[in-house]
Amino acid sequence: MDSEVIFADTVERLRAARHVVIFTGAGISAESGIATFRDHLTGLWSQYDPQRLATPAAFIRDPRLVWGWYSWRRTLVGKAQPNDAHLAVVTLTQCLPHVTVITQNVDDLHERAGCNEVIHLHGNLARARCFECNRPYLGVLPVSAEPDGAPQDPPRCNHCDGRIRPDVVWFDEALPEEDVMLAFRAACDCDVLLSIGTSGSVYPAAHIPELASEQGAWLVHINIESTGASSDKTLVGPASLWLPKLVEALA
Ligand code: BV8
Ligand code: ZN
Repeated sequence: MDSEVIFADTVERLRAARHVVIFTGAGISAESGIATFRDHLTGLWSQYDPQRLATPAAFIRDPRLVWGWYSWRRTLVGKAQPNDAHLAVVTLTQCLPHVTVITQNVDDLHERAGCNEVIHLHGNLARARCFECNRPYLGVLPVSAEPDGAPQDPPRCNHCDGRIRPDVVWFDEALPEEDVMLAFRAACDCDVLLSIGTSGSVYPAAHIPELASEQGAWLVHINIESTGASSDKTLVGPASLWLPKLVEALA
C-alpha cells in the first residue's frame, strides 16, 4: 500500500480510536541530533559497539569507559531540543481520548516536549543509581568535559561506596516489571499503535507492536525505511514529517 493510502486510512482509524499507543525508538530523537542506537558511533566511541558498552560486564570491566560514554550521551541530550515529532506526540495526547506513550529511549525529550506520562522501558539517562546497593544517586550528574567525551570516574554511593551507574536497562538486564506490564496491557487493549523510529530489533520491547497487531489493532510504522514484517504498513519518511501531518489531518 502506498504511503498516501496508509496515511488516509490511519487518520480515519485514529479518529475512531478509543485507545492509541504511541511506541517510540531512537529514530524519533534522531532529528534532535541524538545518534540512533544503530548509527555508527563517532569520535572516541567509533571503535566501540553500543551493544558491547551497554552491559553490566562492560561496566565491571571498565567503569571509567562506560560511565564516560553515558556522561557524554547525557551531555548531548542536555544540549538537544525536542523536535517537531516529539511536539506532535504531545498534541496527539491532547486531542485523542486515550493515548499511552511508551518509549525505548533513555533521553527525556518526550517529557521536555510536554508529555506528562511516558513509560520508559529502558530507563532514563537523567537518573543514576548505585551498582552495588541500587540506591538512587541524588548527587549532581557530571557532564563531559571533552567535546567527544572521555573515560570518567563514576561517582561513589554515599551509603556503601559502590560505583554509581546510569539508571538504564543494559543488555541482559531485566526491564522494569511494572513498566513492561503497563506497556503490554496497553498494546493488548489499543485500537491503533503508531511504531515510530524503531528498528524493532531489541526484545522484549519489540514484542509491543507485534502484540497490538496480533489482537487486531491498526499497526503503522513511521520510519525513514520500510520496517517490520513484510505485511506491515509503513509511512516511509522522517517522524518530524508524518506526525505533524497526522496532527493537521485530525484538527
Ligand atoms: C532482557 C538502554 C532478560 C541502554 C537499551 C536473541 C534474540 C532476541 C532477543 C535476544 C537475543 N539475544 C539476547 C536477546 C535479548 C536482548 C536483545 O533483544 N538483543 C537484541 C539486540 C538481539 N534484550 C535484552 O537483553 C533485554 N533484556 O532480555 O533481559 C532477562 C530477564 C530476567 C532477568 C535477567 C535478564 C534488555 C534490552 C534493553 C537494552 N538497552 N537501551 C542504552 O541506551 O545505552 S536498548 C537500545 O536499543 C536503546 O534503548 C534503543 O532505543 C533500543 C532499540 O533500538 P531502536 O530504538 O529501535 O533504535 P535503532 O537505532 O535500532 O533504530 C532506529 C530506527 O529509527 C531505525 O529503524 C531508523 O531507520 C529509524 N530512523 C532514523 N531516523 C529516523 C527514523 N525513523 C523516523 N524518523 C527519523 N528521522
Ligand atoms: Zn550503594
